[in-house]
Amino acid sequence: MSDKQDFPPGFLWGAATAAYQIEGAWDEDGKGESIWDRFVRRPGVIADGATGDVACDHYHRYAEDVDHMAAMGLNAYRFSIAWPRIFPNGGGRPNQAGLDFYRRLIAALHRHNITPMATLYHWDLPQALEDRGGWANRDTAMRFAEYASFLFHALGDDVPLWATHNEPFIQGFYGYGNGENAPGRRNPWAILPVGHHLLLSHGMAVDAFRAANLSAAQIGIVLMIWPHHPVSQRPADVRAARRVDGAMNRIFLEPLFRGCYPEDMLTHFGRRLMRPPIRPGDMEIISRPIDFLGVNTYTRIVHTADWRDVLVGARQIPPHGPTTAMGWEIYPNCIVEALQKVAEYTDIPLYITENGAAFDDLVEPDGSINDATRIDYLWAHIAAARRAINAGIDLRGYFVWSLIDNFEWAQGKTKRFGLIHVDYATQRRTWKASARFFRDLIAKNTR
Ligand code: IFM
Repeated sequence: MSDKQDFPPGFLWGAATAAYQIEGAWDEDGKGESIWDRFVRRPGVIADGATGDVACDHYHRYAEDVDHMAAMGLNAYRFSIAWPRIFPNGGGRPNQAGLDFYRRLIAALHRHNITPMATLYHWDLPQALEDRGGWANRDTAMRFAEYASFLFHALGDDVPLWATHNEPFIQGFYGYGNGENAPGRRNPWAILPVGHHLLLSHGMAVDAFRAANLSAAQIGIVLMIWPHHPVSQRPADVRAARRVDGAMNRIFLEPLFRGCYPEDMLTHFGRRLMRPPIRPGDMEIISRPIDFLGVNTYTRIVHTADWRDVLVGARQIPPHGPTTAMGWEIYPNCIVEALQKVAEYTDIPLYITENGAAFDDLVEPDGSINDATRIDYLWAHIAAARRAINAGIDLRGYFVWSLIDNFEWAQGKTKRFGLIHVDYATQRRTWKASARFFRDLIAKNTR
């Protein structure tokens, strides 16, 4: 394969981040407490005891970070807005200083011709709303729609691409089901209600977006879509992989694009007395037409049937081949398979809104970081994106996760996904070899 891959004109080459993972300034300028601010203070929940209190100090260093994006030739940047910066208590009076931060960031991006893609929710719920039941409470969906509506009016077309949620599966399952993420609740019966309220809040935000009547902006949602494979063709293994695909992928795709939950999932979870709390009209709201879908994909997962897992009756088989530092198999075709799965549901424009890898980067004595494994990973996955386009998928952009090393949730600062290395003691940014690789690839493929 040549290093010139000929992506379509206007293709977006970006990098992605999320507010809690990079901003720091956790209690500055009127920001309210989020569920992550509270969660990280529980002993033992974060691998290295790190917090996002300072993270990459992006709140103060955003201008330098935008300069790095520009030097890399990015023409898009995906970030998230911290709800508690805008509404410290979840609703009521907006916090002007919080809004001003995003205005400054967006203005800096426009000065460099970098298209902003803003995610409204990347898991940092205002703690005040969690105290009233969080996403298990239907009322949180209304509060989200108000927050979204405020931003559509305040920032509007300055953000050409708006995404409502990032990976609702992770918020529902890890946040409320097994408690590995904030808010750290362990209640399997909350998973489907939380998922339903997240979807409902998405649909309500889409309505608010249309009501704002913006002229150029578009709205979508970002889903985690990983392929799930059976370890063998044994019917029990095939059924197990299909169940996991249902519980992680189809349970979001079907409501969004077909206005219903997958029948097999309703039956399966119904037997466990787990049901989404659907009220009349909900499914119509959830399935409002959207303009694009963001797809986050990193790997595949291989499953065998195992009913010791009471939720889906499946056990993950550890990968045989090379993995990233997250233990995720390096499987570039995940891009093609994830996009093809989505294409079974919709033909709206798609973006790979996250793809990338954590590796145990070595900083050489001269300060350089020669992350050849990350370059190989990106190269192979970008080639797969090209294959998907050749196969007829309407893919409009590719965003590396992540622009800079950052706070990787329960893994704290132990996992580094960045194109740019961050020395957390000094906040010094250093380009890894992969940043130069990405810059050169963009230069050859931008028209
Ligand atoms: O860091 C996360 C991100 O917040 C959501 N998608 C997966 C990334 C890597 O785990």
